Amino acid sequence: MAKSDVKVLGSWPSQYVMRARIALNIKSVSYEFLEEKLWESKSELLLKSNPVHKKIPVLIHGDKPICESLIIVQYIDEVWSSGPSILPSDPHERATARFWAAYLDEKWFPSIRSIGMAQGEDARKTAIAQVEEGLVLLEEAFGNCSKGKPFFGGDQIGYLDIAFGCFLAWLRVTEKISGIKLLSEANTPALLNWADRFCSDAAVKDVMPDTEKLAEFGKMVIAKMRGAAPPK
Ligand SMILES: N[C@@H](CCC(=O)N[C@@H](CS)C(=O)NCC(=O)O)C(=O)O
Repeated sequence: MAKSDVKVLGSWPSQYVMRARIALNIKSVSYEFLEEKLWESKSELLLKSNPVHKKIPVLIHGDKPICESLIIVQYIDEVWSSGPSILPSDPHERATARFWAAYLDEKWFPSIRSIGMAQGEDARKTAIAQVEEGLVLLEEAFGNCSKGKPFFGGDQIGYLDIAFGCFLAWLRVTEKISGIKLLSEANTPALLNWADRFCSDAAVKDVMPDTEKLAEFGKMVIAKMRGAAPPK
């Protein structure tokens, strides 16, 4: 497939956009990356391609848009099925991976956001405790899913690695800005090692944002969110 037949509407700091890019890299699919400047205005192509949520990422395959990062990852796995598998082939393992991915999006990552947005020490401590509790659960899930192998997906990066790993840059930024350690040898040794392996994987390293650069962006986002909402 020619590069121009696959496009990703995205933005470099977006954890969700990273999911689509990692999945395409795993399948060795070339694509055109169209950078959206969400804080300025959304492109006509984005508004047309994702009229319901108006969010990135959007994968455009030929002339067909696919929205929502985890749906995009599953689509990529199904369309380029001759490449390495992303979702587990076993139905129970697949259901388990989807369960944890939903937990990450609906519960765990919102707590990370709350650390940055917290007004007051009590709110901050509550959010940190929620993130830490979640990491203990995820440490156990890693043991169960990986069965002693390097990734949630086994020998190579799979669906849950992508779903969780895309949050690592923001986790590191949160650690840096808040002066706390969320992944540690004492509490989450397996996840600590997994995080290093994930970030240095060939499919990931070029799309994982630099912590310093993302921290600067994060400070700007927090300031804007406390002031005004981004343009629709
Ligand atoms: N559930 C969506 C979330 C996507 C999302 O929140 N994208 C953000 C960028 S990280 C966005 O487009 N924000 C613009 C807006 O909220 O208007 C997914 O997984 O794709």
